Amino acid sequence: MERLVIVSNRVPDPTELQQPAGGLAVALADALRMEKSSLWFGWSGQISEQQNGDGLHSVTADRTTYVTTDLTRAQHRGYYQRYSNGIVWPLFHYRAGLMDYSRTDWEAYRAVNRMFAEKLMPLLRPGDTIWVQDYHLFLLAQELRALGATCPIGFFLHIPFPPWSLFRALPFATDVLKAMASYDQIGLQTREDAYNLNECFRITRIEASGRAFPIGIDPVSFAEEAITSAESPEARRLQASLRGKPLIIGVDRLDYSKGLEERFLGYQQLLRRFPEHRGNVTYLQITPVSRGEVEEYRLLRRKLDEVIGRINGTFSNVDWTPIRYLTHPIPRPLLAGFYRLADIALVTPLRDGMNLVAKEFIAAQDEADPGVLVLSDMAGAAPELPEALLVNPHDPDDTADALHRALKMPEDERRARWKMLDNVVRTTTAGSWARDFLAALRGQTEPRM
Ligand code: GDG
Repeated sequence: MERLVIVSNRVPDPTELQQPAGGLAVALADALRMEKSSLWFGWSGQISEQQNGDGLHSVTADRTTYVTTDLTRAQHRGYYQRYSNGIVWPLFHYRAGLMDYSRTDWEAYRAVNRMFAEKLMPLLRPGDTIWVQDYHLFLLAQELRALGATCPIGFFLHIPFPPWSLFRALPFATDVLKAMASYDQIGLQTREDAYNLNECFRITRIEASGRAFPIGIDPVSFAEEAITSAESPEARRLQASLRGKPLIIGVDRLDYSKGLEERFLGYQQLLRRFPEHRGNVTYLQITPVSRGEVEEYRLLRRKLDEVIGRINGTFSNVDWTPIRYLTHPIPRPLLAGFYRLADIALVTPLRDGMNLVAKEFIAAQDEADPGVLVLSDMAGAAPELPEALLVNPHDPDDTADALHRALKMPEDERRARWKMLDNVVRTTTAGSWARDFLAALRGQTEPRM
């Protein structure tokens, strides 16, 4: 029987899948609904030094079996914190200067990819298709093939892929490319990412290629959630506190790729250069803390506290605070309602694979009175969403100009722009993304003997 096997670094708790907090989990939950039977394999999120038996935990819900393994403290540090998040993440977001490399991290990364393959191999059966997710597992197909796996194996990269001139700064860059060639299908977010990867293959003379499969959301259910939740007591409290003045919203994991400091400076420029908006607009930034154990993220948090403190200190008065800043996650339905109440979404990453917040904001709008999306030109979503107000996120004055324009935009222009954006969000969805990728993977691979 056909079965889909998903492998990702973290496996969501099936009880949370109804309301997952991240883009990857939402999109894949949709993919799983289309399958007759599936297995989801990866890290449990737990650290333990000793494992009994095969060390696997297993739970089944809704035709999907979730099988997880713990990591040891050393594996977690070397494979996850250091190689994946301390080396690949910054480099692939074009921040080579933030890479912090040591040879032992690469060894830990290889060892955990091998350990995943060894634990997954006995669970595989004829008819399986494996779909591996993201930069933690570049080497998995190569390891599985070495153990004799013959089924189709695909890979999707959720983050950008940098050009060769940057990629080559990755220690063991060519080994990573060679390992990627063991996948039968490689998916990337944008054509630019696919171009960059294919150039790397060409330059190193490795026979392989990748293609763009832009990821999306489930716009119908998200819009329904937004309509219901905009009427909830919490959303009404937010609305009442605005006293009829416009709301700008930002929603991002706390991460240096999201361009938060530059964005706050852009908002500061709006208040400086266009004094009419002082006291007449509110900016709500929701930024759940992530990767708090990594030094770079702790420093970023302190920096943002400082910048926000300075802006609020300079411009606040007794009954108005320019930036409201939340660092705890809020429930997904409420987030949908907040997007619907907002007049502007400020989405200005310095680099982003896609950025689902931009698509969620569009899906949540009221078609009679939609808000305006201010979007970084550097987000993977930008080529798909050209009717947004596109900005260079490094230039605070560009952001300030776009905010001013959005605050002044006539209703008919807002509606016309939103209509075109909404069409895209409703066409390229999480479901179509998974369907297209799996059709390409299953369609193009001959069974290996
Ligand atoms: C990676 C790539 C790519 C955020 N705060 C809260 C909350 N969120 C949700 C958002 C959205 C998700 O988290 C974030 O997705 P993004 O796409 O914006 O960014 P990453 O987490 O960096 O995701 C990215 C994505 O993978 C998918 O391929 O688009 O480029 O970096 O869904 O709504 N959710 C809740 N509370 C919050 O406070 N419930």
